[in-house]
Amino acid sequence: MKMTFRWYGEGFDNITLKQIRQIPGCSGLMGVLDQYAAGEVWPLEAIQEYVKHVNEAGLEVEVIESVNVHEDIKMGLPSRDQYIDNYIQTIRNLAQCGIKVIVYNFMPVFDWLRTDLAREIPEDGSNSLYYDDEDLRGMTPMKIVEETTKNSNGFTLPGWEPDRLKELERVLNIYKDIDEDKLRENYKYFLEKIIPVCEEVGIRMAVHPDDPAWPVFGLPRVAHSQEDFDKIVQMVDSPANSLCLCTGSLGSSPDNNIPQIIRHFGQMNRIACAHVRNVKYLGFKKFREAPHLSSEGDLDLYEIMLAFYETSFDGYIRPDHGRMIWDEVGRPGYGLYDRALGLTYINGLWEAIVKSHRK
Ligand code: DNO
Repeated sequence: MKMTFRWYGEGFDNITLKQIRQIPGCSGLMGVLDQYAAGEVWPLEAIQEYVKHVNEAGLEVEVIESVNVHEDIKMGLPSRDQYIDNYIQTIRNLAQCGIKVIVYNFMPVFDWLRTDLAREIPEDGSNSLYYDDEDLRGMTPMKIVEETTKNSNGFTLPGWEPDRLKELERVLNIYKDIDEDKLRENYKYFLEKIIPVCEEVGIRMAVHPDDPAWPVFGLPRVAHSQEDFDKIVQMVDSPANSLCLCTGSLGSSPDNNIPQIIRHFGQMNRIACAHVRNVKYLGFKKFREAPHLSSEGDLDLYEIMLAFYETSFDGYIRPDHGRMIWDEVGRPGYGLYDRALGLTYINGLWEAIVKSHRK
């Protein structure tokens, strides 16, 4: 298992590589090149420069997140082939720079979505990401986009790139004719084209679950349960067609048994990387993000790490969204302090599990 940390890149993150290098037990990053819109080819030279810069700070970068899939691919429009060719070129360029895993998602229009990016936790005065489905029902898609953009402390959140948002209304209209089966068909088409290339160049694709783990605004969503992922891994039967097991996204629904899902896909060797965090349920389709510690939320992080251990997980892992604590101002969900605490806690659980299993 390799412990990593998400970083958005110089100019796109308030956290420095030096700070990340000083977190004990962190070998490198899950990186992203935030400047490229979905559908664009990520140029080889830019990736080379990025990797070199990270390596010079004493960190590895073998996982890249948010290589976003163009909406035309998800909608199955005739223009998709050009965008798939571009995606393939990006895969080749990333592989040439030593990248082993690409994290992406197949959520229509929206990436992860919250109704409040800084909900105060009354008990301790910190704040965290918060979601209430009832609040969302009172909002239009345009409204949630505006609110999210306004409250992101000047950063662009993944999936909320201004270029994509201009298209919002047109795209929402097209989705009216796309149900889950159609979306799956388009997904399969995409995987059938890209997975052979991944196999050739040694990349594993890791699909990130829908977050939250249910459809929003009536849009189809096909990646938020064990059954959904069973269908996805069968679309193209290859270890290059894998999951990014995000405990908090799947765990937003109490219907998902996370240790069981880890065991199921771990035994099949279909988990390429993991995002590990906790959630606190506040009601039906209503939750906030909690500190990583098991006792602070509704997921049992010990059982989660044990499931990874018992299925010989050998991929990349990182703490996920944290609260904003100690008056930090940064990207919502992506401050330094609470995520560093989470990382250290996960490493502690892992050491205890490994040592207690020694014969
Ligand atoms: C959320 C992240 C996601 C993830 C993308 C992958 O916090 O985990 O933005 O990287 O969904 O495309």
